[in-house]
Amino acid sequence: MAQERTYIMVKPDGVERGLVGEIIKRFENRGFKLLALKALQPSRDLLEKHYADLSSKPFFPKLVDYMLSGPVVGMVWAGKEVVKTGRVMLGATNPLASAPGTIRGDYAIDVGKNICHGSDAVESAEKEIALWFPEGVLNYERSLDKLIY
Ligand code: 3AN
Repeated sequence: MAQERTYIMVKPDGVERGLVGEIIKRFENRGFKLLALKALQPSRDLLEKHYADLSSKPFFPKLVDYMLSGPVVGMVWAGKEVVKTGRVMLGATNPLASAPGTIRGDYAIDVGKNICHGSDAVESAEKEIALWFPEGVLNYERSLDKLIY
């Protein structure tokens, strides 16, 4: 059975602050399965496609410039309700509204530098996975899944 997938990205501030391992650890500890992982310097074109829905927002140019400021780490995680659960693990968009225990609630204070991205719906997750991993991602079974599901 195909499992739900989500696209999680550590943004430039998260990479620079050394939070990549912490974010991976949280998704691994929760029981989600890693299907793809890469560090890259995204192009303006890629970012404008990724954030196309926000292109009319006043903060859009600043958002794209910030995302261009350094490398990001993109990942694909799979598992039961991983899209919604991933968003809960990230915390609210504005870190000041994020609960302690969430990634943003534990590590961020500014909405413009909120450490990580997580897809907001199953459909957008699949679009983002195709955009960031045009080469494709893994698909494999884990014996561990017997213990989790
Ligand atoms: P999320 O990342 O939680 O899905 P979106 O999709 O509304 O939130 O916003 C995408 C990104 O745009 C956020 N992660 C944040 O970096 C930036 N952003 C959102 N709202 C603002 C804002 N009011 N001012 C500056 N940047 C913002």
